[in-house]
Amino acid sequence: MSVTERDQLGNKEVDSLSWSIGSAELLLVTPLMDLLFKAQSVHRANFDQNTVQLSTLLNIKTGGCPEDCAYCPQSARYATGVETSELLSVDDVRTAALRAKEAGATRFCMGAAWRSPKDRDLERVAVLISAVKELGLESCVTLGMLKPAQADRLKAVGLDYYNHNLDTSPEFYGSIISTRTYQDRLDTLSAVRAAGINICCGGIIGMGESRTDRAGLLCSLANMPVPPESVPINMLVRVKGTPLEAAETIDSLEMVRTVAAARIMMPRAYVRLSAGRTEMNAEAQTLCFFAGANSIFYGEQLLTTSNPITAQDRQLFTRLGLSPAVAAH
Ligand code: SAM
Ligand code: DTB
Ligand code: SF4
Repeated sequence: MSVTERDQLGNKEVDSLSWSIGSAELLLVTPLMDLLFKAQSVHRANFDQNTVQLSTLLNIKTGGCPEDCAYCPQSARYATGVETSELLSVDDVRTAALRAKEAGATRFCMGAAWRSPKDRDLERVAVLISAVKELGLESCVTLGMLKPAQADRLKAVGLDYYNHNLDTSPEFYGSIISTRTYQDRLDTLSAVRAAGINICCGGIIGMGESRTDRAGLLCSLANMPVPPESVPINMLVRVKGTPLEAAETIDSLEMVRTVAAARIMMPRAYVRLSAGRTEMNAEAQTLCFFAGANSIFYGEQLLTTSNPITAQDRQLFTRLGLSPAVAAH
C-alpha cells in the first residue's frame, strides 16, 4: 500500500494495517516539509501537541554485563571504565525517585545491566517498584530478557511499563549483538504483553545502519500484534572502548525523520526523544517535538552517560510553550 493510500485512511485503520519496509522507507525519504506536516497532523489527531511526558532514569545495577551489545558501555567485554555496582538499596532508589518527582517527572525508569534477572533479583526489584509506586510515580524497569512467569510477577507488584528495545532492524541486528537473538527479544516482549504490562520498545539510530534498516526497525515495532505504548528513539552515544566508539556522526535531521515516521506509523504511542540529546541543539530537538516526539528522558544522567540538565530542559519548554504532563494520580 502506498503512503498516499494510507493518507486517505483514518488512524484507526492505519493501526491495524501491517507496514511494509518499502512504505516505511518512503516515509523516511519524503521531503522534510511534507513529512513534518503529516507527522504533526497525526500527532494533533491523537495527542495534545503542547504537552511532553517526562521520564527519569536510574541505573540500579551498573556494568559487568555478560552481553556483547556493540553500543553498550556496560558490557563486561569492553574496557569503557564504567565501574560496576551491586543492586541499589531501596533507600537510594526512594531518594532518587522523590528527587525526580520534585523535578517534575511522572515516570521513574530503573535499568539493570543484566542479560536476564534471576528470580531472587526479581524479588529485590519488586521491592524497588513498590517504593516508586508509593510515591505516586509510574514505574518502568528494563532488566533484560524475561520469562513469562517473571513478567507475571512484575505485573503482580504493579509495574506499569517494561522497556526492552529491538534496537535495530532484524537484518542489521547480527552486526550489533551476538549473545541474544532478535527472536529472544520478541519472546520477552510477548511475555510482557501477555502479562498485561505496557510495553516500552524502540531502538538506536547512528550505529552505521542504513535508512532501510531504520525502516525495518520501525516496521518491526509498528507491526507487533499490539504496537508499543512507548517508543524510545535513541541516537547512539559513542562511548570510548565500545566497538561503536568511532561510528560516523549521524545527521540530527535523520533523528527528526525517524521520529516523524514513528509518529505516523504508531499514531497512539508516546514517542520518546531519548539518548543523544546532548549532541542535539535546541532547534534540532524542537523539530523532533514538531515531528511528534512527546516524551523525553529528563534528568542529568541517562544510565552511564550524561543528559541535558533539568533547568536547561525547562528553559526549552518555556521557549516552546510546552507543558510537562502532570501525574494522573
Ligand atoms: N540490560 C538490559 C537490556 O539490554 O535489555 C537493560 C538495559 S540496556 C542499557 C537498555 C537500552 O539502552 C538498550 O537496549 C539500548 O537500546 C540503550 N542503549 C544502551 N547503550 C546505549 C548507547 N550507547 N547509546 C544509545 N542507546 C543505548
Ligand atoms: C532507552 O531506550 N534508552 C535508555 C533506556 N531505554 C534504558 C538508555 C540509554 C542509555 C544510553 C547510554 C548510557 O547512559 O549508558
Ligand atoms: Fe547488557 Fe543491556 Fe548493555 Fe546489552 S544493552 S550489554 S544487555 S546492559
